[in-house]
Amino acid sequence: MKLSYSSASPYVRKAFACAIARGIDGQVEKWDIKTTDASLALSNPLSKIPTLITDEGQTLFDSPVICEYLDSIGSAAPLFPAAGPARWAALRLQALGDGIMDASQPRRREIALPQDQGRIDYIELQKGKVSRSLDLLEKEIASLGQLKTIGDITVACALGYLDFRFANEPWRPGHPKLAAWYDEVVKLAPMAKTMPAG
Ligand SMILES: N[C@@H](CCC(=O)N[C@@H](CS)C(=O)NCC(=O)O)C(=O)O
Repeated sequence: MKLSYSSASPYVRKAFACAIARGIDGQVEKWDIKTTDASLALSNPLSKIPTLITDEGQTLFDSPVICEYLDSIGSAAPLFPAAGPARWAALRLQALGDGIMDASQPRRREIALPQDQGRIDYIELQKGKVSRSLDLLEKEIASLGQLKTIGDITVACALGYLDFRFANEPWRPGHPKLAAWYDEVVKLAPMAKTMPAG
């Protein structure tokens, strides 16, 4: 299978981290393609990464779908728990992690633009989403484990992205338990082997 690669994208990192956690990263070919390449739009009309092409030629997007597909391959313990409260807890954490990325990643495009009031308000709105999500994660720290579920992996990738792109807006102050959790899980293979660059 082929998975679009970018060392800077937190969503791509999440997908590769899942493949590593599942022990199937050797089956995943890195597909070097940019979101602006016309050929990406032929596979994914949204022209976003990650996009995955399976060995059967099926094209899958976005990261929650790709990660669930990766979870259907191989024999390691599942990252998506079976139906029941544990599954909802993992999916909820995934949504929180994805939401932090969704509120942060598009801001990269805003940085270069003139800071009129509308843009300043928009950035404050996005910062509020991240800040409230971090507060919730700090409060619910007991729900985070050692990258055993899609929720753990997504939250770790989201925090890694904040470190990578928004180091000037440090998230650790006020979130000591979350910081301690992250500093441990970032050493595990799915995170350590996918450190962002660029
Ligand atoms: N919800 C998507 C978000 C993916 C996404 O926004 N990826 C960014 C790269 S980090 C992208 O492709 N941006 C290009 C665009 O939005 O046109 C997922 O979870 O995969």
